[in-house]
Formats: sequence, C-alpha cells, structure tokens
Amino acid sequence: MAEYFPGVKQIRYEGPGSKNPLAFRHYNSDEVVLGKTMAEHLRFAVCYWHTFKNLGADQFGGGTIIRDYNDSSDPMEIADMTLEAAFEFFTKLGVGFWCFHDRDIAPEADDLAETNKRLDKIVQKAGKLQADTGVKLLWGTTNAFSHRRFMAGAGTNPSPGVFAYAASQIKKAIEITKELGGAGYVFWGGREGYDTLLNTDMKRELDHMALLLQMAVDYKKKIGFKGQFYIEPKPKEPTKHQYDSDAGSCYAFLQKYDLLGDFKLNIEANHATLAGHDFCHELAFCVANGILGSVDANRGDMLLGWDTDQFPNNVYETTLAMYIILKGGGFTTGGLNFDAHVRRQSIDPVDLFHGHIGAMDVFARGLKNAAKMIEDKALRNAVDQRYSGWNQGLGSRIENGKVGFDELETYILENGEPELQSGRQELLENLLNDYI
Ligand code: XUL
Ligand code: CO
Repeated sequence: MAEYFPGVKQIRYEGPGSKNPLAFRHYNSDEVVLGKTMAEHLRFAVCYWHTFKNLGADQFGGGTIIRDYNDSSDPMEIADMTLEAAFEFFTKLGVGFWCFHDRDIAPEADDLAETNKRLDKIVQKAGKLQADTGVKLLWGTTNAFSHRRFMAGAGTNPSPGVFAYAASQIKKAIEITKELGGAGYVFWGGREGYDTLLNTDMKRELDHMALLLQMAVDYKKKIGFKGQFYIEPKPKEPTKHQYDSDAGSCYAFLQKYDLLGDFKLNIEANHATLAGHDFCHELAFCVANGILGSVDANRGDMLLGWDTDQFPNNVYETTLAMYIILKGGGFTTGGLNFDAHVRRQSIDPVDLFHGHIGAMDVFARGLKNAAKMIEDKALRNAVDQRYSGWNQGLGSRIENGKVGFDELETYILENGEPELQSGRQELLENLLNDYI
C-alpha cells in the first residue's frame, strides 16, 4: 500500500513540556482518569467527510487542497486510495474510531443497484482495514442532502418517490454500518425543513419524518442491528429552517411520535451556537432528559453566522463540557467525533494532524480538569447548597405533591416574604477558572 502521510510518524504523548508539534502534550491514551483510560472516556473519532473529502471549496471558490489519494480519473480508484489514506491517518493519529456517510466512502453510480455494489466493494475493504488496524466505526450515516433529488428534503420531501429513495438509501446505510460493527447510526436532516412556508405542509412533513424514523427502527430490529440511533440537531443551513433545530425540539418530536426509546442525540457544538445556545446548554439539556448519546466536537466563529466547523480549541468550554458529560455518566456507545475541517489555506497533509492533535489535547485537558472538579465536589456542593431548601420542610412537601395553591397561600400569609439567596455567579466563575 502507498504511504500518503510519509512525513509523519506515529503521534505519541510527550507531555506538557514537549515542543514537538506532532506530539500530544495532554492526551495520553492509557492514562487512567476516574477509573477509566483517557481513550475509553473520550472515544475520539475522525470524520471521513471533512478530513478526506473536503478539499477546501467554499461558496466563492473551488477546492484549494490537492491530495495524492485524489489523483485519478477513476472515482472507484479514488475511493480505494482515500480509504487507505484514511486508515493510515487514523492509525498514525492513534484514534479508536471513525465515522462516515455512505456517499463519502463510495461515489454514487447511475442507479441505486450499481451504487450499492460500489458500496459493498468499499465496505469489504473497510472491514479488512478495521480488522488490521483495530480502528472501529463509531457511527455511520446517510448523505440524503447533497444530490439534487433531495433538494426539498428526504423524509420530508413532498414527493413519495423521493421518500422511497431516501428510505432505500438509509436501509443500505444501516446494513453496512451493521456489517462494519458500528456502535451507532446518525440521522442528520440537513434538508428536512423548509425554505418557505408558502409551499410547505408542515404537519404532513413532520408526520412523514416520523414515519421514516419508525421504519428505520423497525428495520434495525428486523436485521438485528444493535447500535444506537442518534438524531443530530441543527437549526438551519443548508435549509432556512430545519425541524430538528435543537435538543429541545428533537425531544418534543421524539416524545410526540413515541420514538424516545429508540433515539438519543448527537450534539454538535457549532450547531448549538447556530441555534442560539451554547454547546454546554445542549449537553446539559440532554443529560437532564437522559438523551445524551454522542458529540460532534468542533467550534464556530463568534463573528461568522454559519457552520464553520473549526477544530475545538477552548479549554474553558471543553472543561465544562466534559464536566457535564462525566456527571451524565460518560459515553457508552457515543464518543467525540471531530466534525471539523482545516481552513482553506491549510493545504498541506500535515495540517490535518495539527487540527486533530490540538483538538484531542484540548479535550484531554478538559477531561482532566473535569475529573478534578468532580473529585473536589466544589461546584457540586455549591449547587446542592443552593437547592437544599427542597430537601425538607416546605420544599419537600411541594416536591412530594403534598400541597397545592391553598396551602402555599396560607404558608406565605403566615410566614411573609421569603428569604433570598445570592446566585454567586462571579464566585463560581472564578472557581471554574481555578481548574483551567
Ligand atoms: C452537517 C453535519 C453533518 C452530520 C452528519 O452540519 O454536522 O456532517 O454530522 O450528517
Ligand atoms: Co455533525
């Protein structure tokens, strides 16, 4: 097999003092933190689409990045070479997992039967590379948003024919995810929404989306796929309004259609900010409601209003994120997938390593900081203290449903104005900074 990253050797942990840009300063895969290794906690995955298929194109210009594994006029030869390059990259970087869309790994042919044959060929090779390297599949997914047939959506398309096409494509993508031992499968509805209400029957579209997901659940059971299904919320882009706009809207949708038992969420940091939340809000909402599944780890740019998909680099954010994830029990089937790409000017293959090394280190620091916060219990004690009024007396009578409006009014008439307490936000912000 050709070597596509010849200038880079295995990336190793060299500790915080290292000046080697191709080494980890903080991510030490076997180091044990709170009873598990860092690799087990963080479950890092490289995404195929941005890392190997994205060649730097944007709205104003074509690709800027030239790769050896892309140098052929035969699309299947490109697919073969790209897969080899990908597994070389995963191995040299030292991640345990990868993620892909069906159309990332094998190009679409003239009809579905031929397309599926191409997929089978590549999946066979991927299975062999997984076995040779030990790299596993975190999740697979379907690209039902790039082809022109999906311009008005997949499950929410006004045409039943397009709905059927999407269903067929998802069926195959679940099959290959199962074949590759995937721990999960993601539904991201990039075009499941609308561009204008003038041509949209929203109720019908939502009902159809639920039907598609129910069919996927039925099929998953039929073929015995044991992986976890996830929905990945995003409010907009490419569509003006996407139905799965944030964790709250996904939760309501899953409850309404009785799908809550079969789905968790895959939270992406940049999607949270597009929804007007922050990453940690979305994580905390999921933990509070038992639906945190996996994470697409990236960041946006405060001054740009679109999905810039940059690599995470903010220790403050990864510390709080890991604190919330650990308090929620940590990852089981999910992990941290770097849904991020290098910038258009970062044209060298080594830039892919710099992006991922920095991202892994910043989450490793987040994990270690969060573990200390959990051990010290300082934040937890402050929150427990704040809500301690609910543990006895009036609070416990309210929580246990023992009182109603009449009793509460009597209580206030007898006891007068309630005592207030400080939120202590500044103190707690200082406390968090002490761990960073
Ligand atoms: C798009 C996005 C997708 C999903 C998988 O913004 O995040 O790549 O992660 O379809
Ligand atoms: Co994503």
